Amino acid sequence: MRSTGSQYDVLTETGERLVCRARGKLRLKGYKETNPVAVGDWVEIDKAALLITEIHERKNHILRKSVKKTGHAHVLAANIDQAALVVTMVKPATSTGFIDRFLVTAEAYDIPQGLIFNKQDILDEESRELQEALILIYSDLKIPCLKITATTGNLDEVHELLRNKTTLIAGHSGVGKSSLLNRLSPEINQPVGEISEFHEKGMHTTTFAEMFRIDDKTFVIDTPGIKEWGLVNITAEELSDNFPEMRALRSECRFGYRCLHVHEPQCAVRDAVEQGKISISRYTSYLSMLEDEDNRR
Ligand SMILES: Nc1nc2c(ncn2[C@@H]2O[C@H](COP(=O)(O)OP(=O)(O)O)[C@@H](O)[C@H]2O)c(=O)[nH]1
Ligand SMILES: [Mg+2]
Ligand SMILES: [Zn+2]
Repeated sequence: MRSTGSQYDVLTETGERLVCRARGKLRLKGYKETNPVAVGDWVEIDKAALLITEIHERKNHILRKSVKKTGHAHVLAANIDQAALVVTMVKPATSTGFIDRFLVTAEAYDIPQGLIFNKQDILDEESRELQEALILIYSDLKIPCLKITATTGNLDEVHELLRNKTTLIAGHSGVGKSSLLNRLSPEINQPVGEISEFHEKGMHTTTFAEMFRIDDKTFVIDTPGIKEWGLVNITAEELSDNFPEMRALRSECRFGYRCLHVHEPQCAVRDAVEQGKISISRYTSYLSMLEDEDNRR
């Protein structure tokens, strides 16, 4: 459920919460990450010794850069069924570039995505129009888009989205992640408001992911203060495969799998953008991510 460096909170099948350490050489085969056990892992424990003795194979996992060692990776969370991004149009404004980066990263990990548009209570007309335009784009991509007011509104749709799944919740600081989690279960009691997060940053506190139980089969993973939540190396050629609407057209490009959909002749993706079948905002995000990839190389 939670890791504090050398100790791990383990929730047992009978609902007990135990603080355990990891057995000396515990490491899942094929992993070289700095932390052996991650939030979301299924583990075997020696209850008397309060030791984690074995980690089960992971269905999937998300990496982030290690805070301690540069160039190393850290498993942020494992065994995730879906990832939901909390988005706000105002206070703070979430950019389409940020949304698309989140979606592309989840797509690269093969994790289904959802968008939760929060702070419906303070939208003015202009930001509501922008929000509806975004919801059109993302609903078209079969991504569930929920509209909520985390502090006071009805959260039935959120419960429905989360039911019987383990969901990683991400979003800019201040969008209302903690406010939302607190209302999903009386067991969750997270600090709300920017001040505590500013404080954390000032103290250089390392923040880890933490998993919370909503019911026996429903879990959420909060990722406080984590900006680069997924670490993936996607090559320029692979990037558009993580934009489902572009992936669907790739075989129609004259240069097929070599087409970057930028300057190439007879490009089905660029044609689709011109015809309004692919949104300009998604294509713009694509170009911007492609440029970053170029700079990285
Ligand atoms: N008006 C309004 N404020 C909200 C809503 N959800 C959260 N907030 C406020 O936004 C601020 C940041 O919320 P918090 O839950 O700490 O965001 P986090 O950083 O994503 O965990 C707090 O002052 C909350 O009271 C909402 O739906 N409407
Ligand atoms: Mg928070
Ligand atoms: Zn193309």
